[in-house]
Amino acid sequence: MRTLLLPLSFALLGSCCPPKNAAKPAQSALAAEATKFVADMDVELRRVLVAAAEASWTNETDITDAHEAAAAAAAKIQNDTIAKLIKAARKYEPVLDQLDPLTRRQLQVLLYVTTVATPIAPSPDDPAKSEELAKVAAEMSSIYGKGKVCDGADCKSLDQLSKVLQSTRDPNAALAAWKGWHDTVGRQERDLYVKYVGLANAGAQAIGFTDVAAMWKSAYDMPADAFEAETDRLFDQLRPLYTQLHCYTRGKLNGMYGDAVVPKSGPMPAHLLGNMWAQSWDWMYKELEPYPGEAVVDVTPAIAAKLDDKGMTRLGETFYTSLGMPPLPQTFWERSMFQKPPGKEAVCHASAWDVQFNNDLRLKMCIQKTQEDLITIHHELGHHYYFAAYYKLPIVLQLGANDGFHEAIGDTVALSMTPAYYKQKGLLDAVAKNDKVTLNFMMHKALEKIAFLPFGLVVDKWRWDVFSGKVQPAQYNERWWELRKQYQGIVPPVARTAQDFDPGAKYHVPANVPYMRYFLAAVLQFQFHRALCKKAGFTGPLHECSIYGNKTAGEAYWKMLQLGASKPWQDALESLTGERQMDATAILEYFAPLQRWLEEQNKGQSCGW
Ligand code: X8Z
Ligand code: ZN
Repeated sequence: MRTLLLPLSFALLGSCCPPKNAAKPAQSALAAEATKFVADMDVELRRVLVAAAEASWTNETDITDAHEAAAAAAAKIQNDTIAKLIKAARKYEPVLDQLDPLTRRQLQVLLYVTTVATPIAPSPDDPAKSEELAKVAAEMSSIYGKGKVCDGADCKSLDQLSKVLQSTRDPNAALAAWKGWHDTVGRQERDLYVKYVGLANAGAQAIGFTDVAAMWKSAYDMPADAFEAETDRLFDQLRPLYTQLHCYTRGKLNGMYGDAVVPKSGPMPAHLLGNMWAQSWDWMYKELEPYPGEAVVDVTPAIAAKLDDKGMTRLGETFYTSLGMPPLPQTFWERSMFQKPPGKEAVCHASAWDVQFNNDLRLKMCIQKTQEDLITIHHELGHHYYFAAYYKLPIVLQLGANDGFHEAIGDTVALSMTPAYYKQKGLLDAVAKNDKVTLNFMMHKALEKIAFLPFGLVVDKWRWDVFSGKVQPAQYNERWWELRKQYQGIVPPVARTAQDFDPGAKYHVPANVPYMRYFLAAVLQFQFHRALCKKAGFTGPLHECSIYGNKTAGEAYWKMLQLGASKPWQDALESLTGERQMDATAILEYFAPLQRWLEEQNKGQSCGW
């Protein structure tokens, strides 16, 4: 098995050190060939990426056997092309330093970064395997999109089951919704996923990586091991705050449900946190509100009364244009899917697209009139505005500085949706300012953001173990729960067996979207927010800052977005924040008052599990 010469590649990939001899060596014949290769690649790659995106858009907005087969066929061509180009490009690694910076960066991104861009999985050498890889991937995604839990003729979609978890406080009803989804869709994905792992690894090996985990971890302008260590370092900074939130939440749930359902110590069961994956707990806000009735921070009722799906999306667009960014193209409004088309199957999990890689922006979502979905719309628009800022770059550089940046752009904007902002928009009547209101507001945010941190980490910790072969299929589910218990302090509400495949019940696993990006984004968005607030001249506490309407902040943000993947992410981060490292101190600063309050509330309890 081949492994990569990472030290050489990363010395070139990073931007830490000036070249030893400053004079540029003369271009060899090989370097001239590389330059031509990159120009040709741009044309070929554009063609296959657009075709694959068109076909998956068609399938995901109208799942049929024919659309699924067409999506698989286009994905196969895309994956074959990526694998072919990467294999051919390896030859130019020795002359990277002779190339002009933009050409060099395109090769580096092709070799190391493109494969975390979804839904790209480089093809194995054997054409039969590459066909199967694309088919299995398309099938897993369709199964998830079509997933339903039926009791006789009464069938419920994921959105309907999620509503049960959000609103019921009857543990048996919650258990039925949780178990229904996991037992049905998770299990349906299991055998396909086992197949997928072998095929995707064969593809990663064909382009010189040991496995998919090594390939994914190599996409961060640093060696794979260093990246993994970086994620652990960041989580270690945040663990104490998560542990306090867990402890407080467990205490409240114990009060609601009693020792038999939620014990006073140890981990919490996964079905009582208002979310199918217990990844964010904001639907439990009412039960966990520090000072009940002190101030309204939930704008769901106002949204339901005043806005529809397009109105919610317009509100999001207005935020971005208030920063000086352009309006969304007219085609966005014509081509997007805002609701599941009646009578059709679709993948409702929200996503943002530039189907033709030329500002052909589209949103695919089944919008509900809730605060959660208003924030998701701003999240998706962050992807759209990234696309809009960089679509003129060579195709291979039309990516985020790293994938965590892409996920952080819209979330950063959503951090500026403060109570004062909502009041300005007519979604809150009054904004009071005192310590109790601050704590209520922060608790609401923490249930969304802090609860998420360990989940953001474990999904790919699990996949890294799976793809590297550290864990075998018989232990897939056991390992999933081992990690969820270790990092999240969450356990399954009923016993699970090796026949269950609970990771398959989470969209990103069957859809093969890497997940560490969301953990990185959770850290980066507070770092971005801190930097933007500073640029806007804001000097108060971070949670009160809104950059709404601030063109200076907007301009700095847009500048970073325009870089796409043309520079290592450390350079992009520096351009906005002056910092070259991902850093969790901004989140800790934001939530400091809540952390102190939680420590006070949890006094005398033995926190942790
Ligand atoms: O998948 C998403 C977005 C699309 S990129 C809706 N998110 C993760 C999830 O839902 O699990 C955003 C938060 C984390
Ligand atoms: Zn996203």
